[in-house]
Amino acid sequence: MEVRINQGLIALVQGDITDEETDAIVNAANSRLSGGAGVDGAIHRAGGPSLMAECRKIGGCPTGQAVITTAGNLKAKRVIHTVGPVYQGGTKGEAELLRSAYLSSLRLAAATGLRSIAFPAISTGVYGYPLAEAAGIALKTAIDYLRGHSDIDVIRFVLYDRRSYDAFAAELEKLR
Ligand code: AR6
Repeated sequence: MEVRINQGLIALVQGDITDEETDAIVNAANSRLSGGAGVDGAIHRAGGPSLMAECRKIGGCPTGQAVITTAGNLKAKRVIHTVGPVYQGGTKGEAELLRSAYLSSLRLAAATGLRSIAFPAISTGVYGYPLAEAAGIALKTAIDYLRGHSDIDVIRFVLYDRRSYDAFAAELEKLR
């Protein structure tokens, strides 16, 4: 599914983000940048050890912010590591932190001259964020960004399973 916003494009695909050829792919990391399960594990495995060496040098990343490394063996040019919130019922500022994780990643990509970016469904795995809510926040942040900026051409959401794809597609229908 694709939606055009001004000069930009939002695309939803089902797949593995480590196969993406966008300028940047985004990792759903933890605040120590120490690697882990889920998409974080997959990106470090596919990228190779240089990613972890750079993450160690950077040292960490607060929740809602983003840092950038090279992409090792991946097809993307760079990896942006962002940290989504752990869902704790929705009353601990999770929505704003999740929005901030997406927005910080988009800003960092643009500031680095990267014009296409692929996101996973941040916080919806190990961190337990309810899928429909998280999808709404992700897509609204992307749409608002493309409405206000022309420095990113393509924002892809790479959803690993059908359930995530369907949740994002339903939210995008509502927001378009
Ligand atoms: N490509 C795209 N999406 C994927 C892939 C992949 N290769 N693998 C998993 N997903 P999660 P979080 C999906 O748990 O909730 C790590 O241990 C997955 O199905 O990876 O932000 C970190 O170190 C789900 O839909 O990230 C942190 O400690 C989505 O990616 C913690 O998990 C996010 O699930 C971060 O948790």
